[in-house]
Amino acid sequence: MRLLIMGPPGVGKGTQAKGIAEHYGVPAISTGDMFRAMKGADTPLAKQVQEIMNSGALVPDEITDAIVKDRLSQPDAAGGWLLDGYPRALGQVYALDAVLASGEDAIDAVISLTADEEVLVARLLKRAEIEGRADDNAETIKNRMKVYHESTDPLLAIYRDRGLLVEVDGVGGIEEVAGRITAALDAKLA
Ligand code: B4P
Repeated sequence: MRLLIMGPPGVGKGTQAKGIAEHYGVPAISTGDMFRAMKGADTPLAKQVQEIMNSGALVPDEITDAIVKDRLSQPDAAGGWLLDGYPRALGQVYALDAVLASGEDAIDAVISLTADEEVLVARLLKRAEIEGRADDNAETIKNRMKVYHESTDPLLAIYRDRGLLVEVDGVGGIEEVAGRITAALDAKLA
């Protein structure tokens, strides 16, 4: 099973990715988590990534594409994966296409989670109180939303045209949304 989960910041990608991945027995691969794992490393790349994330901008494609390509080549990803937060820019769509074209892999479905911006902002501000993530402040959230609308939202049309998109309402309890995703995927993949 090869899946993507897409949607605006705070819609529940990371939250839902773990459960879906477990359900299908594949690793959940989050570019956001991979970048956060660099935090504190005393290298120019780690510092660059940290600064970009704190501003709400996207990490450059050449860095992101390279870490995803490397991660997908690891043995635990051979039988499938769920990509959380990638692709997020047009160049990343084509980079992923190129990685998949070099093997026999293909994407089975693309989950698009949706929610109104006021719900998203409220969730991220709540997470700021609990986890203190550096990019969960009002100013950075505003920029993350702008970047999402400019760079990532247009990608959904590409996957819709390819017949892969599964749209799911992300508003509701975590279990409720998880149930909707599983039902929508079951219907799509039947
Ligand atoms: P991410 O880590 O992907 O951050 P995110 O978009 O906010 O999503 P996340 O998965 O963390 O949150 P979720 O919606 O699950 O990216 C962070 C940064 O990394 C980006 O801004 C960028 O700089 C960089 N980056 C990542 N990928 C990149 C790429 N491909 N290219 C370039 N740069 C990249 O949840 C948010 C909150 O809502 C949580 O607190 C959760 O508990 C809560 N929540 C979830 N579902 C809920 C529900 N149903 N009800 C109530 N609360 C809910």
